[in-house]
Amino acid sequence: MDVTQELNRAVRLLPIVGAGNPVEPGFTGTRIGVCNLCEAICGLEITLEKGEITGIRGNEADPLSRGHICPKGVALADVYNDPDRLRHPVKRVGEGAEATWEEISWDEALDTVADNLAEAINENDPNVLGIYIGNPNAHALGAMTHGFELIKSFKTRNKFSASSVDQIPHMYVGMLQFGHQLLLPVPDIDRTQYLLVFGANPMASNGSLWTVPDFPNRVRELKARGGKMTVFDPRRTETAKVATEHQFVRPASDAAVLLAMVHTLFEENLTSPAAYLDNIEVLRAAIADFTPEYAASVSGVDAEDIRRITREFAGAESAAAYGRMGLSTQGFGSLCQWAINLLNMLTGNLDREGGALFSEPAIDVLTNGLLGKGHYDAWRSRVRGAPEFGGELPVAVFSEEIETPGEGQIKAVLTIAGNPVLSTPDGRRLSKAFETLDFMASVDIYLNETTRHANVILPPTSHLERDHYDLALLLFNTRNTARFTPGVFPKPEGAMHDWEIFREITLRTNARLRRKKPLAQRLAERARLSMSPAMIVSLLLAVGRKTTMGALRKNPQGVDLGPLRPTLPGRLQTKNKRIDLAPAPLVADLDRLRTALPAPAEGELVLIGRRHKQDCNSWMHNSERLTKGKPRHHLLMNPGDLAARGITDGAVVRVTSRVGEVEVEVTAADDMMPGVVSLPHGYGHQVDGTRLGHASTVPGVSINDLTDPERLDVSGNAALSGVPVTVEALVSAKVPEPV
Ligand SMILES: Nc1nc2c(c(=O)[nH]1)N[C@H]1C(S)=C(S)[C@@H](COP(=O)(O)OP(=O)(O)OC[C@H]3O[C@@H](n4cnc5c(=O)[nH]c(N)nc54)[C@H](O)[C@@H]3O)O[C@H]1N2
Ligand SMILES: Nc1nc2c(c(=O)[nH]1)N[C@H]1C(S)=C(S)[C@@H](COP(=O)(O)OP(=O)(O)OC[C@H]3O[C@@H](n4cnc5c(=O)[nH]c(N)nc54)[C@H](O)[C@@H]3O)O[C@H]1N2
Ligand code: SF4
Ligand SMILES: [Mo]
Repeated sequence: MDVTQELNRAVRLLPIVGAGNPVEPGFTGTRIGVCNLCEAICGLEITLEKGEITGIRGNEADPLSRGHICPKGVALADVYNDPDRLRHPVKRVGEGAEATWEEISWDEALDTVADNLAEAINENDPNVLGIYIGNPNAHALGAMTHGFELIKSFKTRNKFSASSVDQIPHMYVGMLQFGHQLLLPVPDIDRTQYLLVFGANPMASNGSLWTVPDFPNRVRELKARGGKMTVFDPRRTETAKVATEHQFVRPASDAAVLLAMVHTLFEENLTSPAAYLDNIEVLRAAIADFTPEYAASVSGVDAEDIRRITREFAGAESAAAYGRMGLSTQGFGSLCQWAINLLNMLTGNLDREGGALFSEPAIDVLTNGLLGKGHYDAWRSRVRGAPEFGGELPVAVFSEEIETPGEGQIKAVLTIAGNPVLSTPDGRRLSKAFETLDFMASVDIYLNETTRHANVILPPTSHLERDHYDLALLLFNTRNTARFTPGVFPKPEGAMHDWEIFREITLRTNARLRRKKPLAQRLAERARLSMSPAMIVSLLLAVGRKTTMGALRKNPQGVDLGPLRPTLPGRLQTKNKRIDLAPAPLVADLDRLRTALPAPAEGELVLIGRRHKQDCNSWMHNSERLTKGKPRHHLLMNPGDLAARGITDGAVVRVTSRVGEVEVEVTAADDMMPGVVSLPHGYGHQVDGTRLGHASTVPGVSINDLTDPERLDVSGNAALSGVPVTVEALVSAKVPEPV
């Protein structure tokens, strides 16, 4: 008998703990579910007939998502039913194209992982192990409650995650200004009169570091009450199209534009700073040379537009500035996020209703000790000397840490819910590096471009089979709400939940380590790992005292804890409860901006990424529901840039950067700023000419075969945007029929 399992089963029956209430086989009726594919965490209503899903709708009773759903939410049914999804552990037999996959038992899989990880660590040191933590971990309760315990237990410095191709600049600036890496303000969209958006496309992404389901209707409401939304983006995106104003901005030049806005606030006496802001004069002096005229010369935005938009922002009854991926994943990501904060702070819009506010989640992982405040440059990567952030190294150094011999070289890799071969810069090189490892294991529900290198793949239960409470994303909620969603389907016979896999890998590896941890530590670890996620959520809710598991069980649609409210200076996590407007590391980085901001050259092209509503990072490209319709993998290019190169719309082109080249169809798009081309990320499902995935999978090409691991922000985040490329025609498209 598995004591832990029995204990958890018994405790789940108590009303205080989140109970599962999975459907019985053959169930007909509806169940409340949740979609945790993206940060919007929409509430769902799932209809079943004889145990089969017949419909998935948005749950209108949900106080946060209000009935919103996107095509991916409906496609959760495809993931659940997908014959390609792994349901048993598999081991690889053979190499490369000849490899075949054999089903093995959980015991064999877990012991193989533990044997090999322990052996690598016993013979070297913990840094021999490289870990990649992929995006879906942020969306899985079990990863939050148990995955981080597993990762911590290995004590390797070679820890990487999707965060360093995503959001480290936000976290770095949050730490420097608000005192915690995840204390990040979000726009109060439901009450604001002016939303200023830089480098984000929530109409397609549904919001990020900003939990804002039903963005389309919230913007409609904003405009209906006379509010404005201005968008700065090198592509006229879906969000730009519903905005009241769109400005093209040259990729990676935003820091100059944003600082020129701050400059304008000073120059025109538009500031109204709160009493808890320090160093305003230091700031004023530091950015004195970032004039609108300078910004115009590097960004392509007119100086008078910069001044006018700044005045509109400062003069609005309430306003919120927000910048996301397009700002973070560029060479000056941290400067950009700093300047976004400055706009909110200097105009008195930080911590004001209708401005940018901090949420107050029912489980506050910032203050209950679960999540550290963050640190920077406490150590550096072995080969390049890149700084860590919050205990992680930039994933852009992953390949070189595997390739370069010497003490501390990575020889074994564990990936958890990630596909870094498609998601990180120069993925092709990482793929080659994986081939040289002594051992690799992946916790993943699919065989993909990354996991195909693993010796063993361990697939957990899928989204509709497990309990969910969002420990991470409710931190960035646009309204204070809480919701616990029990798994809709029972755990299938012979399957394991992610948290059970994490527990087993940790305990079995620990048992094999030569250098034993102290007994007390091992017992504490075992105790923590043996509580189910639902049990942990119940306890944390009790600590937070805002609601209880009992209340959440009675209200599976979620409970409303009210709109955002001012919380400063109390919620600040800085020691003195004040905000430094001019943190020294950011002021120091201004010099790099002054000298390194690329002056646009004649005929130059730079590459940016894009997201589509029906894409989900690097996976779900085998859902026919999502892949049908117009192809989405094309390169988009301004018609003038095509004409200048004699390339016809629809031609196959070769795109070349410093690190690689890809061949892909091009589509002429007026929506692209001249001089800028765009490819979506997450495609490239093709290995040595063989399509990976389902027959309907559109292979496309990977943008990360072009992005450059040498290009980093000061925070260590990869600069994926603004990569210099050339584009040339390979084959002309169909010649137009003569008239
Ligand atoms: N050029 C460029 N590169 C980018 C981006 C970009 O905009 N441009 N975006 C970046 C961003 S923001 C991110 S977050 C990363 C994302 O990149 P990754 O971290 O690689 O994440 P995904 O691409 O979502 O891959 C998710 C993997 O997890 C598996 N999976 C899905 N659900 C689960 C689950 O519940 N459990 C487990 N164990 N596995 C699961 C899927 O099968 C898939 O293999 O990509 C980054 N890369
Ligand atoms: N449908 C869908 N939704 C998703 C995802 C998905 O893959 N598909 N992924 C999820 C994840 S992991 C994340 S992190 C979020 C990301 O959420 P968002 O940041 O909203 O998503 P992106 O579409 O990457 O938006 C970035 C925008 O920045 C623009 N941009 C690029 N370079 C620059 C620049 O230098 N300056 C400026 N001003 N703009 C620039 C791009 O044109 C793009 O419109 O989306 C999440 N939601
Ligand atoms: S917006 Fe779509 S993918 Fe995101 S949580 Fe909602 S239904 Fe899921
Ligand atoms: Mo992301």
